[in-house]
Amino acid sequence: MRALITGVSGQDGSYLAELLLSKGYEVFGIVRRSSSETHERLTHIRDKIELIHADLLDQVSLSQALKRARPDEVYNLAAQSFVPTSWTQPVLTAEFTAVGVSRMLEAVRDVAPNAKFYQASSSEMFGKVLETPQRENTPFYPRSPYGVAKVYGHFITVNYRESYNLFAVSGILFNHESPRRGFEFVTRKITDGVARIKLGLAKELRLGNLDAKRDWGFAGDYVRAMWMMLQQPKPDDYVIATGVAHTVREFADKAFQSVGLKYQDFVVSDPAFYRPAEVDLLLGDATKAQKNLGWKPEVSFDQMIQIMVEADVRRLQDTVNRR
Ligand code: G4F
Repeated sequence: MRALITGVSGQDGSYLAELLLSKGYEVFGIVRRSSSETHERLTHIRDKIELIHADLLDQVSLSQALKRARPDEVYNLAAQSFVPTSWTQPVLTAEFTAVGVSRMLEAVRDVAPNAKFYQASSSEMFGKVLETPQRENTPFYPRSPYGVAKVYGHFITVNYRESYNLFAVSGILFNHESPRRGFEFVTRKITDGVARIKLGLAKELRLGNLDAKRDWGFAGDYVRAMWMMLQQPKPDDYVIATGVAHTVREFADKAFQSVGLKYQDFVVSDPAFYRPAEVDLLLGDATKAQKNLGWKPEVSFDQMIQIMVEADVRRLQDTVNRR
């Protein structure tokens, strides 16, 4: 089996590449050319996958990538994925996160119409939620240019399935985290901050809205669900979530506690990190995925925090020791 992953250098892309390699796939990944190509998350598997230069903004490059990879499965994980940036760069976000999906689907339809297609949809589509918990048929009410772009990506995937009979699925994934999460997202910002404070490298941690609630799972569990969706006899859409929500405050509380500190002594709520429109609560119901895919999360909320804090302490300790 051959798979092509867009966004392979990101958190999910790297976990998915590992999973597919372990299943004996030939893995191809799309990366954008840059003058400083590091792909840190891929270092350990760099010689086992083939990277192809292409861009979601460049239709021809996507077709060329598909011709090179000749994939049985295509995972579209690439996007402008940081919600706050979508207010400062709304048009670029739409180009990558919305129209980029159309470009990818057009390339698949043209070059590899028998390939199965996975679209990385997001719980941000539920936004100002119209029901709780959120399921596959809960109406969307996105609250950011990013959320709006993801709604486009979701429906264009459904539309290509219905218009052209493509095996195209949309995975509506709730927040999922790991030691490979980018530092700008709140969970990693917290675990990195906790490690810095513990090692005496920082004195405080400035966050935004501590009362926002999210349904946080472990990224490694979530990429397994992506693969499972493409092994089904029929294409369909699935919510992937743990079914438990916590506040940012609770996340910070547990993370600081795990190194014997109190978050109240270090966390400052700074209006600079508040959003123009907030998503107050996301809580998913993954019953359909549990029933049809046999999927369930394996890493708990507490375990995930522990893993992330330990990894950040280790990483920063190594840096300090090398000085
Ligand atoms: O970690 P976040 O930036 O993730 P967010 O906005 O929920 O989006 C993530 O999950 C989505 C799935 O639902 C993905 F589609 C998306 O690509 C991304 O991976 O923020 C989580 C919450 C927000 O309510 C935010 O207001 O944390 C709150 N928060 C509080 N202080 C903060 C901070 N968020 C960030 N990034 N930084 C803060 O200092």
